[in-house]
Amino acid sequence: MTMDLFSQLPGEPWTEELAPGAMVLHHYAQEQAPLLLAEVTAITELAVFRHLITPGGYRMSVAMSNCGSVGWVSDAQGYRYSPIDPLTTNPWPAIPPHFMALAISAAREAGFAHFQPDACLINRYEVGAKLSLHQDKDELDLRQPIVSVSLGLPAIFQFGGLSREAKCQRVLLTEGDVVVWGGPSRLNYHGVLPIKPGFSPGAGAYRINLTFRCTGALRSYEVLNR
Ligand code: MD6
Ligand code: FE
Repeated sequence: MTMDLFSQLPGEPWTEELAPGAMVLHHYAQEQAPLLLAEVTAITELAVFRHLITPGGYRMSVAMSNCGSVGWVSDAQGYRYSPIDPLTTNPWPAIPPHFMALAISAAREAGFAHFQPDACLINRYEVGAKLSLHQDKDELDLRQPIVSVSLGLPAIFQFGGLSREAKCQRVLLTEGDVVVWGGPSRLNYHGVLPIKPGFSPGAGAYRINLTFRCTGALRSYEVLNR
């Protein structure tokens, strides 16, 4: 038998509960990782990765893109979901069927049976990039969970409580790990510590994270622009 230097045996799946409503499905998407990364490449040829500017004027170290009927954007006007990619003025690329199936089945596995994502934020972390503690609260229906898929380089995920000061747990997320997050911890603070140097067979020197959300934003956008 010949062993490819980079071939990785899939790890045994196991579930870790971080708090009520928040769980890590370890290795859940590991076998799909190459396909997911190929789809990220195709999407980001149409909607390129860019470093958004926070409302406070800082350039984010994480580069972002989106697919779905709306995408998350930030600029001097604030954070929001928009149906249009501001760089191209085109709609965002659609969420690939395979992404949808993965997000829905992971949510179901974690106890959220009716997840219908309309947005997928794609984050690309270079070495040293980080995401400061934040809450995800721009979505209209907070009963819906968020499903987050980690690809490429590993990261240490920080998971806190409902106040910024609450003590944080640290969780190592590796390629194929899926975090499902909702219910009583839907608004918990969380972040990503600076990515350490490394090499990933599929993603090179990057960590890629997909977060699927049900924003309900397209409806309200259409009402506002009627
Ligand atoms: C990341 N994730 O892992 C950033 N938000 O790159 C998030 O900010 C996040 O993983 C809400 C729920 C799950 C997440
Ligand atoms: Fe988040």
